Amino acid sequence: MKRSVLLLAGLLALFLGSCGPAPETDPDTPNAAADRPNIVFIYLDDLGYGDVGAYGATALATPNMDALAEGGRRFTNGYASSATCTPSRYALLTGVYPWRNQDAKILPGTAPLIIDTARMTVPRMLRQRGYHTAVVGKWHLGLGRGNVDWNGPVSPGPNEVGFDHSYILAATQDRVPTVYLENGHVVGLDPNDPIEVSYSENFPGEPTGKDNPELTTMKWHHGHNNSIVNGIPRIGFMKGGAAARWSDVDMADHFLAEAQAYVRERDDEPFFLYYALQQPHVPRTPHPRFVGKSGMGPRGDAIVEADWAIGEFVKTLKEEGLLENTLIVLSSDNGPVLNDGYYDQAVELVGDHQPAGPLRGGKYSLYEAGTRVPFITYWPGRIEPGVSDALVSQLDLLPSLASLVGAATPSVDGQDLLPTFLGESDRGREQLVLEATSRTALRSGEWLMIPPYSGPPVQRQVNIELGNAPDYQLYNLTEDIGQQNNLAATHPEKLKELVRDFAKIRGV
Ligand code: NG6
Ligand code: CA
Repeated sequence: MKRSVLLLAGLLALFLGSCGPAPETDPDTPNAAADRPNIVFIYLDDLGYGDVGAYGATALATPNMDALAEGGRRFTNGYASSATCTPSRYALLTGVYPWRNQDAKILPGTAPLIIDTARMTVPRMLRQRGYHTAVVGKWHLGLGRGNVDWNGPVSPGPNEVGFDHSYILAATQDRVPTVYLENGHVVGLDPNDPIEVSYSENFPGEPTGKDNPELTTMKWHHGHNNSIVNGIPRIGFMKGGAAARWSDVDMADHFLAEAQAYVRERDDEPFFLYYALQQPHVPRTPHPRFVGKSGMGPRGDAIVEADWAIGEFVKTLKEEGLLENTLIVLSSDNGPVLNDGYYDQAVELVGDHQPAGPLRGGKYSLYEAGTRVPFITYWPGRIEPGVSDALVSQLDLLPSLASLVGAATPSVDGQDLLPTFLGESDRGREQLVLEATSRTALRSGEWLMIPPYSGPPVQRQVNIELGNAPDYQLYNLTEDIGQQNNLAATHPEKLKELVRDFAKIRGV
């Protein structure tokens, strides 16, 4: 019945030419103009622009990420939407600038879901086009509506914003609760040992990193001195759930196995998998077989481990005969940081390696290294290998993928840059607002303008320049990728133009 109505509507549309509204798409009716490849986002946590061989790293071997870059499109001007995790992930899934949502800030493990369950998201859009959708890995977009009881169904969460299947860690590896959730249920929970979580006070008698350093195997540098799990002091307090607690050193293997199992179980319908790895975010806990592999301590070893997992995952796609029909997008949620709160020798052992490559700043920063990240699209046989300097943002994935699969264009901040992502064009966006811990800046063509901000120029604990200065900053990124020459005083017209455009977009 539905089909015949659609057929009639289609015929009618043919007669009417392009005047009438397009008939609603039916996921079962292939749209002749559309492709429906499998789509995978491989998303790393705190991986820097310079952390990948294909982006210039020489001291660190990342052969599997390099293979994707060399066999696909490697973007040199690809951006995360923010210099921290939650806002970037919000924008990745919704196509909306994170500064439009006041809640899109680094969230505690108890925060409610920050994506409106009615909102269009990448998985929801693809589901409407007949995809099966899944997330495996780090979530960090909040769960529930506040006051989550971790011993019952935890909802709303990924399954309420478009994912058919979810296997996640709630927030970050350094935040409680240190358990996995599968489709809203804590995995392996013993009902006789319920989980309690608090971000305001400890549970009586429970040891903490602050009071019981003798129980820790990893030492905290700043923050990270609450509950101790597996010898690692965390952010937040947690009690119970002993059987459900994850093993940190097995986390990469665990998520990989989940991602592989998901892919192996697929039938004929196309799938979307958001594979969100936890590396190289703190605490860096590579499996023992990767320890010492990079010569850079746990941070480098965690990147080597992540690269291995990506290689194994791609191998699985190949073995399943899926690789030729799968579009892979690889990127990171924000730029690099060495000391992010634990003594793990990241600073001491980094040597000549430059996690940010030639860029200034790092995680938390409005300078380029905060948001410009590795960004690769790969689809063998479809995307011609090459390098693109086009300005692209993770915001652009939702509308571009909508265009790929023949869905209606969502009204969001992202732009449809499908030909660019597929390597058929080098046209990028003209402008992009960058965000870092609630501050914003404007990239326009080759120019970058940072308005005055009163905060400290450097975040001392992590030793990263934040981009704050009492005056406007203006950089020409083609000539000065390292942002060393502030041209605000010598290019007043250009500055005026960017300040005006910035105010228009920001609505201030
Ligand atoms: C910060 C943490 C940092 C990291 C970050 C979130 C402290 C002192 N620092 O507050 O270690 O967890 O939040 O990182 O607690 S992100 O990549 O998920 O945004
Ligand atoms: Ca991150």
